[in-house]
Amino acid sequence: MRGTGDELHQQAAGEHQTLTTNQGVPLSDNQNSLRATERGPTLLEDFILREKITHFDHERIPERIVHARGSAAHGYFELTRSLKKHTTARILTEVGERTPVFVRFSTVAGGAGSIDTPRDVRGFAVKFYTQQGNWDLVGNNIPVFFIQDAMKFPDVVHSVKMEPDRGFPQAASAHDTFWDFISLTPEAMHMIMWAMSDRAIPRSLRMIEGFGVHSFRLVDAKGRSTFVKFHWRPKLGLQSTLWDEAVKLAGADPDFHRRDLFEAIERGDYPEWELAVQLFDQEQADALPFDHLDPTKLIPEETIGLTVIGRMVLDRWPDNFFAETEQVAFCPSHVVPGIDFSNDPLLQGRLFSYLDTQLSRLGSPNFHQLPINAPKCPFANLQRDGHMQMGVPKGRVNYEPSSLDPTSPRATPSGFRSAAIAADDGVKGRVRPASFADHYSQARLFFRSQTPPEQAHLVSALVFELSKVQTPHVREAIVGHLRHVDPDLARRVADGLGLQRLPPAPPAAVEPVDLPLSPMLQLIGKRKDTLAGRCVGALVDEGSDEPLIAALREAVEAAGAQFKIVAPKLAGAKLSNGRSLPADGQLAGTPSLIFDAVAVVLSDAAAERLASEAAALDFVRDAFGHLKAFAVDAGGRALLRATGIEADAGVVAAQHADAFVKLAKNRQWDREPTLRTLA
Ligand code: HDE
Repeated sequence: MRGTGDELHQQAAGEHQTLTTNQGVPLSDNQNSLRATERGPTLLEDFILREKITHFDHERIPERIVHARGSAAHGYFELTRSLKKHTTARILTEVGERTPVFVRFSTVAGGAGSIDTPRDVRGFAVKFYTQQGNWDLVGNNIPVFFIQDAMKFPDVVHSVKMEPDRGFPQAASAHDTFWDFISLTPEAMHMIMWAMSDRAIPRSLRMIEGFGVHSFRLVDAKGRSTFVKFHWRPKLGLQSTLWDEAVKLAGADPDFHRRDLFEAIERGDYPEWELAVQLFDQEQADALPFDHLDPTKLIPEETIGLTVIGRMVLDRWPDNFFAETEQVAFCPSHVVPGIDFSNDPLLQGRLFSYLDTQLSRLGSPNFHQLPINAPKCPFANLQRDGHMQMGVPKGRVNYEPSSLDPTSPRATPSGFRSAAIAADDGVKGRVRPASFADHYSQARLFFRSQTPPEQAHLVSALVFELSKVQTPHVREAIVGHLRHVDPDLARRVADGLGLQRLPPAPPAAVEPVDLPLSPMLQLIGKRKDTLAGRCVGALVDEGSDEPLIAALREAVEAAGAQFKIVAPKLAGAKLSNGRSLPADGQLAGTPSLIFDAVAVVLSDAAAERLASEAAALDFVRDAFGHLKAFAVDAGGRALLRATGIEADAGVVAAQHADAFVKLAKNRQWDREPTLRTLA
C-alpha cells in the first residue's frame, strides 16, 4: 500500500480549515510530491510542489542595512499635557486622547539573526497612527550621533559592520575599521563617550530612554514655530548590564531582550514610557554655547528643562513577526500637520534615506498599504498602480484638477504646511558650519558628569575595544583624541593598553571648554529606587527551607518583581516541609545572568552536593561578580564559601527579606573594586 504520511496528521484533533494552494485549490496530500513511479523521478507537472517551494524560496526580504535586529510591540500613546500653544498637531493637543502606536527597538550593527546584548546603540522607533496621518519618531537610546552630515553615514556604517574581506566581527565595534574611521572623525568623540558607557549595554528594552536626537519644530496655526527635542523616559527607570554579563548573556540567551519584552507583555506587565519635550525658541537657541542643529550635541536638561506631555504603553505583542516587526517601515519624513523639521544636516539626509530604503527592502512604492504601515485614518490620493497594488481604485479620474468626479480628493487649508521660516542669506557649497567645530567639549561634559563607577566602566570599555584593534597607530590616535576630552581619561586608557607614552593629541579646530556638569547624564544618579519589572532567581534543591522561600517570594513580588525558582532538576525539589516546588528553570540552562538579584536557600547536604557542581558555582560566582544582591541561608553561605567568595554587605540573611529587596534594587557598586581592576 502507498503510505501518504498524512495518517498521523489526520489523527490530530480539531476543526481544520481546508488546506489549499494560493489559488484556492484544495489539496489531498501535503506530504508527497508527484512522482512518475513509486521510486521514480519527480514530475515538473507538480504545480503544488512548485508553488510551495517557490514561495518558500522567496520568503526573505533584504534585511535592514542598519538596525536589522529588532523587536517590536503595539500599544498606545496618551497625551497628558496639551501643547496647543505651540502646535496644531492633534496628537499633541488633545489631552486624554489615545493614539495607537507600533514601536520597534533594535540594535544597529548586527544582522537580523545576531544577538540582543552587544555593545551598541539601541534604535527606538515609534509609529504613531494619528488621526492626521502617521507620525514616525525614529530615535535612538542615545541623544547624539556619530556624525554631523548624512554624507558620512555610509562610511560610519561600513566601518562598524563586519569587515568586508573577512566577514567578521558580527555585531561588534571592537575592530580596526570602526576605530580607524573614528580616529579620523573627531566629531564622533561625544557619541563615543555614550557608546562606551553602560547605556550601550542595557538590561532590558523596557529600561532604556529614547531620544529624537535632532531638533524638530512644532508649528502653530499661524505658521510660527518652536524648536523641540523629544525624550522618552522609561517608567521602570534605567538599568544596564555589566560588560562581562552582556558577553555571557549573548551565549546564554541571544534573545534576552526580545524574550524579556515578550514575556513582560504576555504577563500584563506592560512597559511604559513618559514622553517629554524640551521646547525652545530661536533666541534661546542662539544663547546656547553650541549649535543645536549639530546632532553631535545635546541640550542638558539643566539648561532647558523637560516637560512631560504624555505616556506610552506597550500592551500587545505582534501576531506575526514578519508581517509586522519586519515589514514596518519607519521614515523620519512621516510627520503630521503641526510638526516640522529643523535644518540639522543629518536629519535632512534621513528625510531622503528612509523612503528610499523601504523601496528596496519592501520592493514597492505601495509599502504603505501593508497593514502595519497603513494609516488608521482615511487616506486618499491619485497615486496609482505599482508593484503589489492592493487597492482597486474605481472611476475615470486619476488626476487633479478634474471636474468629472465631484468626490475625488482635494487639498485642504488645514493640511500640512511647512513652518514659515525665512531662508538664511548665504552661498551654496559643501560646507560644515563653523558653529559645528567644537568636537570635544560635550564629550568632556559627558565623561566628567558620570559617577566614578560609570567612568571606570567607560575606561574599561575603551581599553577592551582598543585592545581588539590590531593597528597600533589607530589605538594611539584614539588616545590622542581622548587627551582633549579629559587628560585623566586618556592616561587611564593609555595605561590599560600599556602604552609606553601618551600619544600626541591631534590639533583641535576649537579648544574644548569646561561646561557646567550635568548629573542628569548619569545612569547611576538617575536610577529609580525600584525593583519593579525585574526578576530575582532563587537557587533551591531538595530540603530547602520552604517558609524562607515563601517569605522571599512574597517580599519580591510585593516590590513588583518576579521571583523564579532554579533547581538542579526541572521537576523542582521537595522542600523542608515535604512540599514540592516546581522549578522555573533547570540550573545548567538558567544562569544567574538573567536575574537582577539572587537568593540561595539550600540544606547543608544540598550545599555540599552543589559545591562540586560547576553550574551552581558559576551561578553564585557570576551573580557575585555582576554585583548582584544575595539572600542566603546557612547552605547558601556554604556554597558562597565553596567558590572562595567572602560575603560582603551585599549578601544578607534570607530571613531579612525586606533588607534583601532594598539591596536588590541596585547593583552593589562598592563590591566592584574588590573584584576587578578598575582602570
Ligand atoms: Fe537611521 N536608518 N539613519 N538613524 N535608523 C535606518 O531605515 C540613516 C540615524 C534609526 O526599526 C534605515 O528602515 C541615515 C539617526 C532607527 O525599522 C536607513 C542616517 C538615528 C532605525 C537609515 C541615519 C537613526 C534606522 C535602515 C544619517 C536616531 C530602525 C532600515 C543621515 C535619531 C528603524 C530602515 C526600524 C534605520 C538611514 C542616522 C535611527 C538606511 C542615512 C541619527 C531607530 O534608512
